[in-house]
Amino acid sequence: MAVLPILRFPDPRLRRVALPVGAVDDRIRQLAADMLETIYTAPGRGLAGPQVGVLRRIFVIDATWKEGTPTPRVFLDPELIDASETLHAGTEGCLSIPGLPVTVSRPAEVTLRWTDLDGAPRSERLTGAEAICAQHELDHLNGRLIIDLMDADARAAAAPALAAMERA
Ligand code: GNR
Ligand code: NI
Repeated sequence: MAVLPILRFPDPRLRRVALPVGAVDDRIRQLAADMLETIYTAPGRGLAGPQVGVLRRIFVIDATWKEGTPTPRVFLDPELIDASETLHAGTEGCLSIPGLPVTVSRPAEVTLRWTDLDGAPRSERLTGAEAICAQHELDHLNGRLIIDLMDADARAAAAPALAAMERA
């Protein structure tokens, strides 16, 4: 197991569209284990491949470990099958943009299809914090960050902090 270094905005790798994982092998299983160790250390609730410089469609979440009930989950080649009409607005942080909480509105529930670490197809309706974290991570696989989802006022307020990150 290993704790992986996390890329920070404005690293261009965070803007790439990640490629499919394809066949599941021991390398991807090791990567998943390392990514989970990384979120417990960070500490965070999720992590996507591009955040650790792996431009593949893998993410891990554990939306509840901070509340004392760990539920580690690994998603390979995830696809969004359905999203609820009902939206949930909440504050999100991103390990790649530390210190910049953003209010994000997203579908409250989503159905995902993905491949598990045994290479088996899975599909499930996600709710609550898992649904929100999974969408945040799915965005990372498509090069989208929470700063892209800010409203005009939030964007204006965050502009100096983002400019400082771009200079760093
Ligand atoms: O640690 C994280 N917390 C979080 C809070 C609300 C919604 C999404 C997240 S994911 C984030 C870790 C991260 O940057 N994942 O990409
Ligand atoms: Ni993030």
